[in-house]
Amino acid sequence: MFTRKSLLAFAGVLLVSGLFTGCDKKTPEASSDKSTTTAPKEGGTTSTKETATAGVGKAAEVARDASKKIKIVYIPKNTGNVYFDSVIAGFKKAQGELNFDFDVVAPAQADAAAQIPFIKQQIQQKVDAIAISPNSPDAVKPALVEALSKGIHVITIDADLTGNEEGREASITPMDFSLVGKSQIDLISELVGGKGEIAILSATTDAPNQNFWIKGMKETLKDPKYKDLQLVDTVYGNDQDQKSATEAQALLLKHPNLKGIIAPTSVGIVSAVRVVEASGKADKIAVTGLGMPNNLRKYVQTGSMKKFALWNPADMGYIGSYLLVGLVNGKIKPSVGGSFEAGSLKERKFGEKNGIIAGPPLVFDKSNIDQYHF
Ligand code: RAM
Repeated sequence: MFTRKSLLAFAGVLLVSGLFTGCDKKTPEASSDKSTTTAPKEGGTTSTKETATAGVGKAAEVARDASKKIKIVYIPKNTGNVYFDSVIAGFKKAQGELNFDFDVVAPAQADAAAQIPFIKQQIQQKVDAIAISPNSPDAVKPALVEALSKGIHVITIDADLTGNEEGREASITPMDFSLVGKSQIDLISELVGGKGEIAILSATTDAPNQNFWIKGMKETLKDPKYKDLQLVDTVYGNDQDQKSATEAQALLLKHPNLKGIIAPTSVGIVSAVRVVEASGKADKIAVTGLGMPNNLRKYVQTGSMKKFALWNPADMGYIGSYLLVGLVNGKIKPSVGGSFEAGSLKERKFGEKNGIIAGPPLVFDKSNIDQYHF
């Protein structure tokens, strides 16, 4: 059986060669949702023989050191997005192991400033720690700085406060963001045979993660290798299904020669493939991007979606829990090159700007999608 480290190394090798990987059958087991690790028994011992559980016991001791129950609040970009429900499931899995209080609050829509009142409310309630998936790196920073100044620990999950990193102590992102743009272009290039018009259907105009990835896609397209691919449009569905579908329909009308759509958002990708399939153009227009296997399984089965990518969002919530409990207890001090134990997901390192990578990156297609259930 592969270890998680060897899987990550394997993923890394394929990434460097230009693609996400996801074909390894063992990979889903490495994710927190599918982990066989059980919660530590009373007294802090772990109940399985696997070495992977050693970290659970260690971090659980960290939690028990606290004189009061730690209160962690997670603020996703918005409510009603199954992607963030998966992150929440990761928090809850860790909650069963670490015994902290946990709450989720979020705006209905992923608008740049919509999370600010929720942050302020948590400051007033004097929670111990906030994990946030920021809608905008600029808009939420002042409120997060205020939280930090009041002794509340703050991390970002899924997207970072790009350029405003002083608003958080550490960040957990799913993969090395500098590789996402190229991986997405490689996917679409493969699907359209290396040439033709392509468009991007993104989330919100402020989204720090999508914007970083789109920048990477544009950089990648400058490589002469992709000279026959033309990016003709970038549109925004705001991580809302209806708006994303409307934008996808508009793309089809505006660009009759369109060959491919990249939707690097778990919401937009579903809307886009639905629109393309319903228009009867699934054999002419390839849709790919980042999406949840459960949402896209049926389109992979009909053949309207050949390939797409993601990671297991739950891993970020799980790792975030271990990090926040350690920060609150003072047992984890973020520093570049330092590390901590994240339960069954084992040792995690602080990289540049105290960024932590959850990983592993995955690619889904007909051959492997049935192994993934998130
Ligand atoms: C959407 C959100 C999220 C992003 C995924 C891929 O759910 O925009 O931030 O990471 O898509």
